[in-house]
Amino acid sequence: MVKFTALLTSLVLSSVVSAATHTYNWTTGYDDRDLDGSGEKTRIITCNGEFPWPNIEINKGDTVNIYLTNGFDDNKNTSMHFHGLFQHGSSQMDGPEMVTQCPIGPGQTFLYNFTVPDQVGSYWYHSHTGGQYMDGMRGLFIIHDEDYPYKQGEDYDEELSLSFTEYYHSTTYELMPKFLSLYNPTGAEPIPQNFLMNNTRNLTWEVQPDTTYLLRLINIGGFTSYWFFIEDHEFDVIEVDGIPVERNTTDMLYITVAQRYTVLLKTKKDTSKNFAIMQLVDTGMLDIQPDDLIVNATHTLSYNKDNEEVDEAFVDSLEDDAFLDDFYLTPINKTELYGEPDIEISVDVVMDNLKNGINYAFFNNLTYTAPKVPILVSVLGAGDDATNAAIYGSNTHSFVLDKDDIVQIVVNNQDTGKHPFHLHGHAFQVVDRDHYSGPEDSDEPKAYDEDDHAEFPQYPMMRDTVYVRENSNMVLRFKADNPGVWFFHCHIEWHLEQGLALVLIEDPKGIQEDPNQQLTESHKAVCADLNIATNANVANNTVFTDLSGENVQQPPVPSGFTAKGYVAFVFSCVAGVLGLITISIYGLIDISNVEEKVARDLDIDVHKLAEDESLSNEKRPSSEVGVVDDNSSSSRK
Ligand SMILES: *[C@@H]1O[C@H](CO)[C@@H](O)[C@H](O)[C@H]1NC(C)=O
Ligand SMILES: *[C@@H]1O[C@H](CO)[C@@H](O)[C@H](O)[C@H]1NC(C)=O
Ligand SMILES: *[C@@H]1O[C@H](CO)[C@@H](O)[C@H](O)[C@H]1NC(C)=O
Ligand SMILES: *[C@@H]1O[C@H](CO)[C@@H](O)[C@H](O)[C@H]1NC(C)=O
Ligand SMILES: *[C@@H]1O[C@H](CO)[C@@H](O)[C@H](O)[C@H]1NC(C)=O
Ligand SMILES: *[C@@H]1O[C@H](CO)[C@@H](O)[C@H](O)[C@H]1NC(C)=O
Ligand SMILES: *[C@@H]1O[C@H](CO)[C@@H](O)[C@H](O)[C@H]1NC(C)=O
Ligand SMILES: *[C@@H]1O[C@H](CO)[C@@H](O)[C@H](O)[C@H]1NC(C)=O
Ligand SMILES: *[C@@H]1O[C@H](CO)[C@@H](O)[C@H](O)[C@H]1NC(C)=O
Ligand SMILES: CC(=O)N[C@H]1CO[C@H](CO)[C@@H](O)[C@@H]1O
Ligand SMILES: [Cu+2]
Repeated sequence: MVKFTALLTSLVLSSVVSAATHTYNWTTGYDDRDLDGSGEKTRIITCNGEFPWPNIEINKGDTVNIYLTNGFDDNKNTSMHFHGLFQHGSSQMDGPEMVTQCPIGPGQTFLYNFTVPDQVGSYWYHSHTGGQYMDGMRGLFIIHDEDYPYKQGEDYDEELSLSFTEYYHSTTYELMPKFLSLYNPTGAEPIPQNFLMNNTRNLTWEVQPDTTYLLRLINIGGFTSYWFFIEDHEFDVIEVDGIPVERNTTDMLYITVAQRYTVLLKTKKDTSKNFAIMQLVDTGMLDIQPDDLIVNATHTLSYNKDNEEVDEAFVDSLEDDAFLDDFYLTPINKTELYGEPDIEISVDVVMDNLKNGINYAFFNNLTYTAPKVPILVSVLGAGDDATNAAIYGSNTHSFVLDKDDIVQIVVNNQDTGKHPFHLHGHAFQVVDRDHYSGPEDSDEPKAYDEDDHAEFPQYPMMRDTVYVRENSNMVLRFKADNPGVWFFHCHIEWHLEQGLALVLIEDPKGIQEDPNQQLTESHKAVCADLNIATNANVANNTVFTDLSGENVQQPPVPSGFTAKGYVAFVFSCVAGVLGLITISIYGLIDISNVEEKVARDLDIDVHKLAEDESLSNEKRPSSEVGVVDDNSSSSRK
C-alpha cells in the first residue's frame, strides 16, 4: 500500500515536472525562392524571414504558445490550424478563419495557446486562410510520448520525417482568381510544375545499414496524392494520422493531402547499392498532363554516396490491390465500433456552375459561404438561441450536435474525382467505404445503401483525413464528446475554396458554459481590428434569429439553361470563345491542345461555336449554342 502511494505520487510529480510550455514568436512575410531548381523564383511565405517553417516537437501533455503576427505587406489576413489536434476546451485555437476565429489582420498578433493532453504522433500545422498554406505557410507538428506503443531502442533506432507537396511557379493568390473564374467553367485545378519531397526534387536520405527508422510520411500539400514506395524495401505501417495501429507490412502506400503515415523501415546490411525513393503523383487527379511534367519524382535512399546514382524505379500496378488499404488497419487501443448513430448527416458531393459562371463544389445544394461573424463567436454571443441551427445562416451548412451524440456522416461522391475529407476536432471511425468499381461504371455514382453494405468492422480504423473514391461513398462515425465548432471539408485547397465544407457545432451550451472557451484578449483584439462584432450572429445582426443581410451563395443558372450550356452562352456573349479560352486557366500551362481539352470538358463543338456568326445573340437557348449537357455534376474527364 505504501509502495503504491509512493508510486502514484512519483507519477503525478513526474507528469507535473515534465509538462513544458513551448513558446514561439512568429511573423509572416514573403520571399522569392526557387525550390525545384528550375531557375525561376516564386514568392513563398516565410516565418521570421526564413523558409521552411520550423517543426514543432513536443511531448504529450505539453502546452504550446504561438504568437502569430501577420507581417504581410499586401493587406492579406492570416490564421493557423494545427491539423489533427482535438483542441479540447480550446476550439478558438483551432484556426479556420470565420469558423472558429476572426482572421488576423495586417500587423495584428493572435496568441495560439493550447495543451495537448492525449495525442501522440505525426501532425502538421498550416494557415487556414484562403489557399495560403500552399504558398509555404506550413510545418510539421510531432508529439512524442514515453508510452508510445513502438519504442526507440526496442522497435526502432532513429526517427525522421519526409514531407510531400506539389509545387507551383505561381502563388495561390495569382492562381485562385483564375481558378474561380467564368473562364474556367469546368473547375479544372491548376497543374503543378513539380512534386517535392522535403521541399526538393532531389532528396537524398543517407541511412545507416541494418538500422530501423521510424519514418513519418506527411503530405502537407494542397492538391495531389502520391503513391510512395522505396525500391526493393518493405516497411511496417504503425500509425495513421496520429492513431497508433497494429503493424501492417506493405511495400506501397497511397497518401492524400493532409494524411500521415508513420512506418518502420529496416535498412539492409549490404551497403553496395543505393535505391530509389519514389513519389508518384496520382495523375488521375490532373485534368491535363503536360508532356514535360515529371509525374514520378525520384529521390535517393543512400547507403553510400559513392554508389552508382539511382534510376527511376517502377511497379507493375497502381491498382487498389497493389498498395496498403488503410481501411483494414486496427487501432492499437481497439476502440469498438460506435453504436447506432443519434444523428446522420448525409451529403452528396457535386461540382456545378452557378449564375456567375464559376464552378463551385457542393454538399447537397449548398456551397459553403463564409459568414460575416465567425460561427464560434456567434455561438458564444447567442445565449439560448445557440442550440437553434437556423441562426447560423442558410449558407454556412451548420449542424448542431448534442453532447455525446454518435454522429454518422455519409458522403456520397457524385463527382468523378477523389476527395480527401478532413474533420477538425476528432478522429472518426471509417465504418464503410466503397471501392471504385472500375471505369466502366464510373459514370454512375453509387450512393451508400444502409440496407446493403459490407459488415462494419468491430474495431474500425480511425483517422482524421480519408478520401472518398470517384462516384463512390463512405460512412464515418464519431462521438460528439468535444464541445466546439468543427469544420468538415475537402482538404484539396481548390475544392475548399469552391465551397466543399460544412460546420458542426458540438454542444453549444457546453461551449458557452466553459470559462476556458470564452474569447481570449488577443482574439477579441483581432476581431475588433477588422470591425467584426463579437455580439452578433453570422449576418452581423444582434437579434440572433434575424438573418437579413447574411452572405449567401450565387443564384443558380437561369431556368432553361443547363449549367455548362449557360457558361458556354456567357462565354460567347462576352467575346470570341477561342480568344477567351486562351486566357483561361489552361493558358497558364504550356500545352498544345488547349481548345480541344476545354471543348471536351464542356462537351461543346468549339469549331461550330467559333464559326457561328450569331454567337452574341443574347436570347439563345442553350441547345443552340451547341451544348449537349446532361446536367452532369462532374467536373472532370
Ligand atoms: C515577438 O517578436 C517581436 C519582433 O521581434 C517583438 O516585437 C515582440 O515583442 C515579440 N513578442 C513576444 C511575445 O515575445
Ligand atoms: C480580411 O478580413 C476582413 C474581415 O473578414 C475582410 O473584410 C477583408 O476583406 C479581409 N482581407 C482580405 C485581403 O481578404
Ligand atoms: C494560456 O491559457 C491558459 C489556460 O487558459 C492560461 O492559464 C494562460 O495564462 C494562457 N497563457 C497566456 C500566455 O495567456
Ligand atoms: C526532411 O525534413 C524533415 C523535417 O524538416 C527533417 O526532419 C528530415 O531530416 C528531412 N529528411 C531528410 C531525409 O533529409
Ligand atoms: C510512373 O510510374 C508508373 C509505375 O511505376 C509507371 O507505370 C509509369 O510508366 C511511370 N511513368 C513515367 C512517365 O515514367
Ligand atoms: C493488413 O492489411 C491487410 C489489407 O491491406 C488486411 O487484410 C490485414 O488484415 C491487415 N492486418 C493487420 C494486422 O492489420
Ligand atoms: C483510442 O484512441 C482514440 C483516438 O485518439 C480515442 O478517441 C479513443 O477514445 C481511444 N479509445 C480508448 C478505448 O482508449
Ligand atoms: C437547398 O435545399 C433545401 C431543401 O430542399 C431548400 O430549403 C433550400 O432553399 C435549398 N438551398 C439553396 C441555396 O438552394
Ligand atoms: C457589423 O455591424 C457593426 C455595427 O453595425 C458595424 O460597425 C460593422 O462594420 C459590421 N461588420 C461587418 C463585418 O459587417
Ligand atoms: C534543385 C535541384 O538540384 N534540382 C535538380 C534535381 O534533379 C533534376 C533532374 O535530375 C534537375 O533537373 C534539377 O535541376
Ligand atoms: Cu476535393
